[in-house]
This record gives sequence, structure tokens and C-alpha cells, in this order.
Amino acid sequence: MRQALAALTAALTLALASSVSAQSMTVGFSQIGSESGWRAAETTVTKQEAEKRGIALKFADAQQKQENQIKAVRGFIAQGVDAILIAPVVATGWDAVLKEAKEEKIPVILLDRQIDAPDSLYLTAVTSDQVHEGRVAGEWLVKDVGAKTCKVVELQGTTGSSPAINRKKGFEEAIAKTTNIKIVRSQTGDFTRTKGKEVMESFIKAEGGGKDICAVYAHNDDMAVGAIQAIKEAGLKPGSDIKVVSIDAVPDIFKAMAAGEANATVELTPNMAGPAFEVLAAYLKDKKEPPKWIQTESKLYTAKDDPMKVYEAKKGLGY
Ligand code: GZL
Repeated sequence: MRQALAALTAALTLALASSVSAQSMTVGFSQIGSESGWRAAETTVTKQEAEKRGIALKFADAQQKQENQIKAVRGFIAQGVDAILIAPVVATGWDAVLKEAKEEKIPVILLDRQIDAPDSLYLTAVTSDQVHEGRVAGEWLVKDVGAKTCKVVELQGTTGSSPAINRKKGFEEAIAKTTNIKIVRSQTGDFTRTKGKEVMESFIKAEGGGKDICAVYAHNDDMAVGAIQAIKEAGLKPGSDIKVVSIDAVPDIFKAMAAGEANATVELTPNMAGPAFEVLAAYLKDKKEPPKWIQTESKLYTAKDDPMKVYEAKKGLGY
């Protein structure tokens, strides 16, 4: 009886200790901005995940500027937070500020984008396999097009960001296996609808009013939705005259799919923070080192996947 009581007391103390440590945890989050529906959802979910765990989250929106992110991270360091989350807008230029965090023994976790820096400068990176996302998008187009000659225009994400670099790489690998599918124009739309529309308008003008374009590959759904608008305004049918394939799986792309105006998207979860907070708690409690990369799932959706049902399921999730 006495042993059972002792075991119960120990278990309760342990549970209390870990919950107290989570409650007293303060985490700084340097978010890129709110450039896309997916980014808005990531912010919403991160705040929810922190709330669930009683973590005090200090949030900083950088309006897509790296200097604002670096300033925010320096602020978090000065405030002596327990940990820092960064969604890095571009892949380079992080070494100095990450060294400063390391000197103060503040662990840093990267969310949704990778960086070109020694992985000793951060605890882990929670991201999808962005090359794989591009490859899945490319393979869908290869299958859809068959032997037909297909001129593709590409709307790239933010220049210098890991998703823009990697999604381009994966897509090009997939279509390189064919001789009939080629990217004829490629330019950044900075992951936004507005820019995606503008750039697609210029592609349409440059390619015979759009009738020579077989498909648009957009590195995210927001630029694809902008491109759909431009295609319609040019008097063409998105989804049939010009196929539309993109990445993120935000609700609005499923609405377009249900209307026959988009064809395929590769899902990216907005919940990078949940896995991050889990490994962070284990690290802060007993210095348990996580793997340097925690990969999130990617799933292809097409019009065969009941798009309106997916839209309904996703629309309340903070997009
Ligand atoms: C990818 C993420 C990208 C999304 C865009 O992991 O960083 O940034 O695909 C967002 O919607 O702008």
C-alpha cells in the first residue's frame, strides 16, 4: 500500500513539474507576415497550440522583412525568453543573430522554412519536404498532360526563400523526365494573390494572349488564385484551357477546384508549432536533443477528392 502511494505521489509530482514548466515557459515567435492564407493559418494555429500548453507567446509580425525578424529575435533575447520560434523569410543571413541566441543559451526552432546555416545554431526545423512538394506537383502535371506538348509558366515564391528554391527544384526534376513539358516563363509572385495575378497577366500577354500556355505551376495557392483571376479576365478557362497546379491546400483552392478552375494542390499543414512545442518541452526539461529536422506530411488533392467537402472541413481552421 505504502509503495503504491509513493509511486502515485512521484507520478503526480512529475506531472505537476512538467505542466508548471510549460506554464512558466515564455516563447518568442518571429513570424514572416500575413502574405497568404496559409501563413494566416500558421499564425492562428501557433497561438492556439501555445494557449493549449499554457505557454506565454510573444508574437512579432515582420511584414516579410528579414531585418524586422532579426530585430524581433534580438528583442526576445534581451527579454530573456525561454525559447524562440522563427519562420525565416529567406534562407541566408541568420548566422549572427542565431549565434547571439546560442550565447544566451536560448534554443531556436525554425518553422516551415529551412536556412543555409550550421544546424548547431538551431534546435530543430519543423518543415515539409519542399522538394517533394514540387515533385508531386510536377508528377501530377506529367500524368495529366500525357504526350501533349505543354508550355508551363511558373509563379515562384519569395526570392531566396527555401520553399521557392526547393519547390522549383522538385517540379523541374519531375518534368525533366519528359521531352514534351517545358517551363517557358518563371518569375516570383512573392506568395501573394495580388502579385500572382500581376505576373500571370504579364505571362499571358507574352504568350499569345495565353492560348499558348498549357499550365501554370504556382508555389502556393494564393498566387494560383490570383492567376485564375488573370486567366478569366483574359477570356480563357482556368482548369481547362490552362491547368492550375499549386501547393498549400488552403480552403479557397478547393472552392476553385469545385468550380473546375483549379486542378491540383499539395497540402502543407499549418501546424508546425505543435511538434515544435513538444520537442521544446522535452529539451527544456531534460536537455533531450530532437532530430535536426521534423518533417511534416504532404498530400496531393485533386478534383476527385470531393473539394467542397474539404473546403468545408478546412474553412474554420484559421485561414
Ligand atoms: C512553405 C511556406 C510558404 C507557403 C506560403 O513552407 O513557408 O510561405 O507555401 C507562405 O503560402 O507564404
